[in-house]
Amino acid sequence: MIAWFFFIGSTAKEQMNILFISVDDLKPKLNVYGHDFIHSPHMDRLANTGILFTHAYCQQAICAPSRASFLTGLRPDSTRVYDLNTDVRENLPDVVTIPQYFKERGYATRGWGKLQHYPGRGRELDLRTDGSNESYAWTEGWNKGGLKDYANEDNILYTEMRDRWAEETGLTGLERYLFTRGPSVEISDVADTVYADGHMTMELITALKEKSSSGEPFFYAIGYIRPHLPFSAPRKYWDLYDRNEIALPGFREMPEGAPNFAFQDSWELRNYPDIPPRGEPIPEEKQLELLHGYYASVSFVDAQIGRILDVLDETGLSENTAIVLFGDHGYHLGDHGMWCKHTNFEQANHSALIFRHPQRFSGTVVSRPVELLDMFPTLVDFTGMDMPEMMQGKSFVPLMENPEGEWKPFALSQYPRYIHGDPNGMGYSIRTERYRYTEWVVNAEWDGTNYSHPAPGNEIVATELYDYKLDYEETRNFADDPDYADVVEKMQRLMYGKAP
Ligand SMILES: [Ca+2]
Repeated sequence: MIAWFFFIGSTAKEQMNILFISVDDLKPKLNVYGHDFIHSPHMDRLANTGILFTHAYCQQAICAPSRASFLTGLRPDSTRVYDLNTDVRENLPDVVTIPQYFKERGYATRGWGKLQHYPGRGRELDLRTDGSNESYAWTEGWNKGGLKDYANEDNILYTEMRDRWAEETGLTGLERYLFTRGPSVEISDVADTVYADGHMTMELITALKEKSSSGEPFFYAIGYIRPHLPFSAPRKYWDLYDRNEIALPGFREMPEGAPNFAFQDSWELRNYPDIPPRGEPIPEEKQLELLHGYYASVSFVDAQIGRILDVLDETGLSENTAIVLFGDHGYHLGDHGMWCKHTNFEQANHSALIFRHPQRFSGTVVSRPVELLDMFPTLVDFTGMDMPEMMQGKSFVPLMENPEGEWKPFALSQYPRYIHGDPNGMGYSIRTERYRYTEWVVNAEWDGTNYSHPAPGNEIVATELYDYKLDYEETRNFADDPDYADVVEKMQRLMYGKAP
């Protein structure tokens, strides 16, 4: 690491730029991850010239807690952000976020779109709330891109009508957001730039061209809104797929032997008026339409990323710009009969993650379990600057240098649940290269850095074990299977920090 610092410091004409690309709800269902039917040529290109992480996991499978975690490099038990309404600065007023870190070191910083979660539209992690309007993070501002989810006139009229009602009834924040949902999908005949994702890309490209001649180091961040619901995309991206060739997941049941509270009833999807209410099945035809819409949305975002990569090449910025592209968590696409995220299962936590260093590691594939909170220390390591004191993640650089070398044994995710009358129930889930072991506890104790279980008062109410080598679809919980007793014991030792 020291040697690399001097290498950069002595040969690079300028400090390394960083382009930070967040793609909302993007799971690793891309062509480069082996899903041949997905049209993702540009993200594939980025991965093939960069580092592809095949086992990257979020720290909590929902937007705001995941974002609060990776933007600060801290676990949810340290940020204490477990829901969509808590601002991390309520709990940690002086916490440093990734863009803030680079701003404080002389970078020009600018953001577009969904970076920190903003359902309340008033809670803005990186804008001061004391009235001074001085940004914590952005020297050149943050265009949040708005939440314009529809381009078709009837959908716009419908959502505007709902929004007027919401205003009259005094709904705010997340409630208002959910109340004003239109259809879950939209096929439109508009240019990409009519949607926020296309428009923001155009602005980012203009800014990159300007920066290419200034020589000033920059940290630019763009947060794509798709493939989050609603699956709105121009028709040409829908036309990349033949719905007759799209199949539902093979296994759409709960795993045998898993506790009921491990599941959710697709509540997020249920807010869209074309989806049956909670408790009712979603017709298979509708599920196929949703799959089609998710894939079209992925390809829509992929096309935007292609435009950015082209401009980086044309301007020469590729030679001195590191890129990270990731999904803020995984996604249930009908597997286990579930949609969206909000669980400790594999599909909700498994994220897409691609890095590209401008000079090194081209074509590297890393299959070790890594965590999204490792992104912050990795970007710091790339630039050779001082590592912040409070980092709970680890830089990927040693792993990129030697994908088989020493590394942490698991990725940790967690999800809160109301369990047996305890509103503070928590499921902790560790993923090794082969297994996932989950403990559901009440009265959970956590020391903020290492899982300190068993802590006084902690009570385990259920455990789960999945074996992805033999059962990738999680059809069965093996935690109580005598044949897996040794595995459970080993996973517990790992989780409690008692064995490597
Ligand atoms: Ca998300």
